[in-house]
Amino acid sequence: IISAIPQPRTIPFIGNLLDLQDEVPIHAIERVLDIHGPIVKLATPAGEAVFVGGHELVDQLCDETRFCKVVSGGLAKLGGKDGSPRGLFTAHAESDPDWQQAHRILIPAFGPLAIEEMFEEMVDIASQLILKWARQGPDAKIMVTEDMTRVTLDTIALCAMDYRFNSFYSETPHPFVSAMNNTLLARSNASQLTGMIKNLLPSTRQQLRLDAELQAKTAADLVQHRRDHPTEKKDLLNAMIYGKDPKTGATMRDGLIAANMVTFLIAGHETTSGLLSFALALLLLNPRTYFAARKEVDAVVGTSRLTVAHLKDLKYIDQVLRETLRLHPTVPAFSRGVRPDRPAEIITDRQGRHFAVPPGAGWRCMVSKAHRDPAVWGADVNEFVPERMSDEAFAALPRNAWKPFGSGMRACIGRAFAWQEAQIVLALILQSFDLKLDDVNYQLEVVQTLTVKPKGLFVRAQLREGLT
Ligand code: MNH
Repeated sequence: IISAIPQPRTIPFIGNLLDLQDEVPIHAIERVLDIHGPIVKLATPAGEAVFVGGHELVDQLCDETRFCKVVSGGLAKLGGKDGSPRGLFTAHAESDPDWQQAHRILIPAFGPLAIEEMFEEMVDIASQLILKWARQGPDAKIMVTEDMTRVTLDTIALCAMDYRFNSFYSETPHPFVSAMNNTLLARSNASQLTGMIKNLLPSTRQQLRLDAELQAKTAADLVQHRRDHPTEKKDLLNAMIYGKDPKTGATMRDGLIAANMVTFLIAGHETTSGLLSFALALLLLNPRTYFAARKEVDAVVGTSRLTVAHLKDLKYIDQVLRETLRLHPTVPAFSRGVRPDRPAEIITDRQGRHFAVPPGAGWRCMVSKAHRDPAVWGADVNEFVPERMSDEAFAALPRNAWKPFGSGMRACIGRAFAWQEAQIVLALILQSFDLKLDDVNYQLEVVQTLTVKPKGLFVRAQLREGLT
């Protein structure tokens, strides 16, 4: 027998819209899951959606033989008009020839060797952050998320296409960045009444169109500029311009290259920026872990210059990053549905209830909830405990228990890139400064655009003894 999916009481015309109202949209869904169990259905005027928060259900939906990524809702809109080329993130299906071509050409460009070669450029940008904080001195109140966004945006632009946004040298963000943030915010607010109404206004729609055009044009100009001024640099742009698909021998067309450039700029900076901001917040809120991480950096790197060889010995930093993404996965959800060639599939919860996933549906795996499933993580599930993420413990986790980078064929292609960048930035900050929370009573709250970040996180940074 198939069970009906639990659903909070609906109201005529608006369905469960009121259940979805929260300044932080994912919190609304997490609350409903707290009340109704590991799976819920919510109806809005835009249609019905199913949310899954129990690890056992997420695990089954991650089975690649039965299920795959489904692009729907905000993600589908983010990909632009139908018919225009789509980047890897928003491509509809693995069967899409554009996705396959870009995937095959880009996999080696994001591979371990290629990422190692980006080490010096990553250090270049991270050093700009260190220099800024050092110059500002210990009395400056630092807005962490803003500076982390500067680092990650400048890093992806430099490593991907040899372009310098120089965010540390300007107060206002580059127009591309404002346009991108507007777009993400509009998509994220689409579940909120105020956002829905706002998104319907002609002025908003007009602005969103202009923002999309500006992003597409910036990317197209960058591709054209590279074609006019070729370089030998091994960056992602050259990989896309000159790389041949190993299967077909074909190269990527300019429109597809530009779409992927926009994808990298968006997917490649907000997420890592959030990771770094949460990591600093959690370290500072848990001084024991802060000093453990710093002790490791002192032992491995000391006062010498950070090199790529140091990174593999920064074990505790790895644990900190893993545990940060467990508690605050910066991409808090991903969608899965039955493979196109298959009939409805059944998944079963811990109580033995069976649920049918109909063909065509995209069920949202709430990673932020599954990562706090006490059945997997134990009673201290809400605590920041990097020790539970040692290499041995990490390897022994139940299948699909830690999913901040998505799943299967459509999992994050930039994982190694993000990891190396985060290791570098954290290690350099810990090596260089004594950090303090500006507000000793700071409580970690989150803000959400499409990704999540800590709210109102300010720190002060004093250069460590011997480093002035
Ligand atoms: Mn990333 C896909 C999380 C850093 C480029 N990324 C995904 C998915 C998640 C994700 C989750 C799968 C989404 C889905 O199933 O719908 N990504 C992250 C996180 C970080 C991150 C948490 C940092 C921390 N990602 C990066 C970086 C880049 C990048 C850095 C690029 C430089 N990510 C991508 C691309 C995809 C993706 C491209 C789409 C891959 C595909 O579908 O083929």
